[in-house]
Amino acid sequence: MKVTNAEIVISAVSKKQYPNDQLPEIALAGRSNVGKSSFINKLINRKNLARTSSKPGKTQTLNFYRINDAFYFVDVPGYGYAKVSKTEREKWGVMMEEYFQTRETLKAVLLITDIRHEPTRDDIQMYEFLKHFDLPVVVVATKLDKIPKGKRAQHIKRTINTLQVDKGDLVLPFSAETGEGKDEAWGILKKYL
Ligand SMILES: Nc1nc2c(ncn2[C@@H]2O[C@H](COP(=O)(O)OP(=O)(O)OP(=O)(O)O)[C@@H](O)[C@H]2O)c(=O)[nH]1
Ligand SMILES: [Mg+2]
Repeated sequence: MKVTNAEIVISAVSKKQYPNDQLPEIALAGRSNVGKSSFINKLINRKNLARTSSKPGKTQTLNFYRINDAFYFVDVPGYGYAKVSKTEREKWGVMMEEYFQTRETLKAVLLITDIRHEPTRDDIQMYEFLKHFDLPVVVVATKLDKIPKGKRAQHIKRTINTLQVDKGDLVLPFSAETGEGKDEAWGILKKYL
């Protein structure tokens, strides 16, 4: 996909703020600091449109990026960051439920995991949460550049086993650093858009 236009449309915290132009949407979920914003930037060839940070918890709102006036990437706030108050966590839960449960233009969710590590309990819960809402899920195992070639297959297998990924769901190795998996990602996304 040739991206000629990408812009942030809104940082939303509730449904009434979501864009209502009915364009199809792809959301990115995953642990705080895992690389969700970096994934978006890599796919659209923009260094920092989706703001990234080496500190977890950068994205706190649902950020809607309109791409080529054709669809949205929605950058979802991460989970699993320890230094978050109970109130914050509850707010996050309400926001997630409202979005994933009711968003009719949502075509698929990319669950971003860190290929270096075994998926966490939060990752497993998120995968189950998305499946519960019957949403198509693609698991993107990112930071592939950090794993030597000979060990990659074994890391992917662990991701599949721990998340108990359904047979029909894809698991895509990816690196925002090297761009590995980028063309495959577009190939997958096109089917949903
Ligand atoms: N080596 C490597 N580093 C990456 C990759 N993707 C992201 N990072 C780094 O991981 C850190 C977090 O990336 P972000 O894209 O901000 O992560 P996020 O999931 O959006 O984080 P929150 O918004 O806090 O939830 C940054 O320092 C990135 O440079 C990757 O594929 N390879
Ligand atoms: Mg982010």
